[in-house]
Amino acid sequence: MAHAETVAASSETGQRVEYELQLYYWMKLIRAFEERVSRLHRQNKILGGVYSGAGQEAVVTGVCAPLRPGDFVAPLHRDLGVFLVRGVDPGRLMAQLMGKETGLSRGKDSFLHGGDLEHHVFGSTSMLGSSLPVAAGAALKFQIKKEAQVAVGFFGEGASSRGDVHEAMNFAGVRKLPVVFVCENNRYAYSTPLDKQMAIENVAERAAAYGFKGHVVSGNDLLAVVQLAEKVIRRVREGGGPELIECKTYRYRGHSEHDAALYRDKEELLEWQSRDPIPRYEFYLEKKGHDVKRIREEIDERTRAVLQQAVEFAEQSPMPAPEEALEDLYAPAPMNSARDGRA
Ligand SMILES: Cc1ncc(C[n+]2csc(CCOP(=O)(O)OP(=O)(O)O)c2C)c(N)n1
Repeated sequence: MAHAETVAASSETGQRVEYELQLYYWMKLIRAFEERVSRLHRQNKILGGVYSGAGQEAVVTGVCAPLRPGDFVAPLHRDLGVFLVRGVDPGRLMAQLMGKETGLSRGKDSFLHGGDLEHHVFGSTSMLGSSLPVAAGAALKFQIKKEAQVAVGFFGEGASSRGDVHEAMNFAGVRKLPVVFVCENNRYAYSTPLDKQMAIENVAERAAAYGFKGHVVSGNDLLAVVQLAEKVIRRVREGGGPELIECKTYRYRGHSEHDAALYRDKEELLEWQSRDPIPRYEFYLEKKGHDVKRIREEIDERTRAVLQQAVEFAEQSPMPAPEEALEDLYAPAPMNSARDGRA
């Protein structure tokens, strides 16, 4: 980007400037993708439930941006953005949402359970919180094999009341595993508000009980999230043991597209929309001397093109053939299992 070079000339390295603009692009792409998916859902083109993460883009962007390609991520049902930041092709992601042959699970599932191991993204199950023990398990593998990778497990404040979440954190604390737990506290678990969910102020306080650090950050402040995530991920990668990041945020839409969210008032939604992560980050970029109006136009143009291509690819892709229904259900048997009598 020529503009980035101009700003870079002042003080920072060009690489950092490019990175900060890339963060902006990801947030904008996720927002545009989410909005398009909500529209496609109303047109009956999406298979299964749609759980919009609109309003929470700064969390997934800020946490996933500092990761390396081999790091492992277990997203929650609202984290479509994780796939985009990890580099999953938007067309394949859209095809997944439409249940097409070209989707991540080749049409065998909706978005919810479609992971992409090529990009080290785990496909979650419906049981809330159950992916955290999986993230801890991936971290245990990294530790045993002395691999310099980290695992990241996302969860909601609702899931934080589940047993698996505590078991995963306790195990990770005891073994000092290279795992980062990220709570997306959006104040509602379906219709259950925060004060009916937990008797303490912050999910992050629980980390102390498992022997590691817990941090609270505004999940609508991309800069704050990314700066904290960079430090935490570095420490965890260097063997410092697990840490917990709690991001205070808000979801704009209902729990899913079929939920009108009548349990919360309009004023509350408005208040949170006034703290939207996108204009907040634009303000930062502007103060750094970027021509934000121009960058916004360029990026809107780019995301429009990416989305158009993704939707076209997904719509033109075939549905899977019925005879493929039983393919890819089980991992191939290990080569030596018959020989050593453990078949
Ligand atoms: C063990 C379990 N209980 C209930 C549900 C139904 N359910 C699905 S999502 C959800 C709310 C989750 O809230 P939270 O963990 O805060 O994440 P959010 O949806 O707010 O992002 C509920 C109750 C479930 N999937 N699994």
